[in-house]
Amino acid sequence: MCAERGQRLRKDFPRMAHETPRHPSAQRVDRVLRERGLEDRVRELPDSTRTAPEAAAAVGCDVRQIVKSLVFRTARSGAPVLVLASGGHRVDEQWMEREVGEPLVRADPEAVRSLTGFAIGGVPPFGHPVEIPTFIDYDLLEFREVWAAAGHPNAIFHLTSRELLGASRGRAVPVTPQPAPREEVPWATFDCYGTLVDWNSGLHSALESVGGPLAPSERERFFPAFLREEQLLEEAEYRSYREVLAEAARAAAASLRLSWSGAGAERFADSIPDWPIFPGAREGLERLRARGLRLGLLSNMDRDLLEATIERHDLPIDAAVSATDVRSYKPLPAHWIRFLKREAVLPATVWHLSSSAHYDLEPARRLGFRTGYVVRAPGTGRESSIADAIVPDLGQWAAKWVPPVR
Ligand code: 5CA
Repeated sequence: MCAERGQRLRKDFPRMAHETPRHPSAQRVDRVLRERGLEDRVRELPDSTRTAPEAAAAVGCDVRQIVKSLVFRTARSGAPVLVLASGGHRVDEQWMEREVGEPLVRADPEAVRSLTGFAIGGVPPFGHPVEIPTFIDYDLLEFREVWAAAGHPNAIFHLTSRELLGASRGRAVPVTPQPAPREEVPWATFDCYGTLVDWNSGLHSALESVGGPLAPSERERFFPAFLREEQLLEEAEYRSYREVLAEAARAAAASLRLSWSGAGAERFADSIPDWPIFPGAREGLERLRARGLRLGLLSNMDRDLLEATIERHDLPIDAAVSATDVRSYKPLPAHWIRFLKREAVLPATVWHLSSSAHYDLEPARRLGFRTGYVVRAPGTGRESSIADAIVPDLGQWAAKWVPPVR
């Protein structure tokens, strides 16, 4: 089944008359979720959700979107390990040695209960009496939304892949054997718009070309309002960036009561490849490439517009992941996971560079990338504390960048 069908999830099950789930173990999970800000996520179903295929059938999603919470022990030291595996996967216990340092063996049902507080068939991915070192299957993290057991074989809850990463504090890994890295080539991946392309200037020119000149105060208020609307739209069900851009521009103009009616917003996206790039950005990329780095773009743009931007500015790019490719938007983890799988590289060998804490630096760091804060528009103040490096100028950073020792 294709991911597109799987993404359309049924959340409109027969709703409960009372606010909390009926079953005591589902109530426990509901409380854990609320403590983490995940409200109203648990669904108790008439059908069994004991196995991943049953759970997928009951909620109408792709079986790969079901989180299997599997308890193991390390083969030699016997330490507990939790693997959050995608519904279709069988965890390769030998392969996991590469990630864990020892092969894994399945824990028995009594151990599962005492370690997690729940019986097999209902084990949730987090919220156990003692936190268990956790690994999350790459393939779960390519979906916008996933479902996991909520304490009981008939109870299940939904959360985004970003929420799963944050709440479980797990490390993202492949749980089945992967092709060996093709070559030991270091990479730098970049956010594009806002980091390489001067997004703010481009958007205002596009706006003024259809809506006429804006007063300075309108200009100042439009961009933050646009960014708020854009974020809300991207957190909802996937739609193309063209549509997000038009809708966010219209909503921002309406909320600020600008004289512009929103007419022509659907044409904004056509001008994106012509939006200016920051001075020195291309030269910086060329210097990084000359120093032996491969360069990737991980962008929330539609694929055709991203390709047109790369071509128009003649950017020296080796790989690109667009929102069209993964059908979701950063800060969800799918862009990074798709890149790691496609290029067969480990996150610790990749620098991710961006001007945004929310869209890039936080998720990239969470996934184990090294992060560089590219200083552009005034930030939120969080960027410098999240990032491993501060990059005021790409060219200078390229000159300082030290190739890894082989
Ligand atoms: N409610 C569903 C989907 S959310 C669920 O909990 N699925 S699960 O995969 O996380 O949990 C069931 C898993 O427990 C199965 O994958 C199965 O391999 C494992 N399991 C079943 N019986 C045993 C057992 N006796 N010992 C160890 N693991 C077991």
